[in-house]
Amino acid sequence: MTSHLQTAQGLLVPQNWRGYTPEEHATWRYLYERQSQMLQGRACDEFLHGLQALDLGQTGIPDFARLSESLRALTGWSVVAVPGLIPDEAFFALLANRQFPAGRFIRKRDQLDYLQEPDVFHDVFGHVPMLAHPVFADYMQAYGEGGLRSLSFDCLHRLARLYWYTVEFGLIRTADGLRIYGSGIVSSYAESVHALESPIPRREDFDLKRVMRTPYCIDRFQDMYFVIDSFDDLLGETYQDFAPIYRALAPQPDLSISAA
Ligand code: HBI
Ligand code: FE
Repeated sequence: MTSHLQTAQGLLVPQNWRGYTPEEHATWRYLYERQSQMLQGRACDEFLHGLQALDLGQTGIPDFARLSESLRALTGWSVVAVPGLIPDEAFFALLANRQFPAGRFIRKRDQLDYLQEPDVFHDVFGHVPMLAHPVFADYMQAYGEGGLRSLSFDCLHRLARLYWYTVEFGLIRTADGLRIYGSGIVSSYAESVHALESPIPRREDFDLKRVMRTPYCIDRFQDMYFVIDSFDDLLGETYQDFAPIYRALAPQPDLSISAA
């Protein structure tokens, strides 16, 4: 085991599933109902399929141990609990090891639509369905491995942008039109509508170098989304060594994220 992975395992906490209150489970069910209905025809088929296949909790907040059993059988991933944001090295090491770190707390009733830190609804409803898809599952691992390889470069902001514009806020082109796969979008009612239907944001073809040159904003709807053609393409891009890309990008300025 690498030392980063050892450090990461030391940060894990028990989910303490039995400790959730009936009200917390009710919050999950409310959010689950609202999002899963709204996402029909908006989220990509891969996401909706994962949501079905994992039986993600009409009954309440999923028990990570049971959820991990189902997920492990599909793609070899598991879900582990963390106390909040963890350091980048630990985050990368867990992803490279096919362990997805999830927050265990759930948002309060008065902050259903916006929070600063990822809670269990964002982390599990938002991220875990895509981990049931074999190609996306490999992409997340490849991202973690790319992250570990990048630790010696001063380029974490570039890697964070890749994560942001794909895993968190990615769109995909399908025969039926644009669809959502990004977790930051699928776990937000208002941003799901904004991302697909608003005339305000720009929707550009995914280009790894462009993505790595594009800053992002964490406290409002995105003005820019990147659209992939397929998960195979995205995975292919991430298997390459980023070192030459970092070198090529070093002298280039960041791009603007102002809306159309
Ligand atoms: N920790 N728990 C948690 N969740 C994240 O999404 C996360 C993190 N630590 C670092 C991190 N994300 C990002 O900085 C990476 O995308 C680079
Ligand atoms: Fe997230």
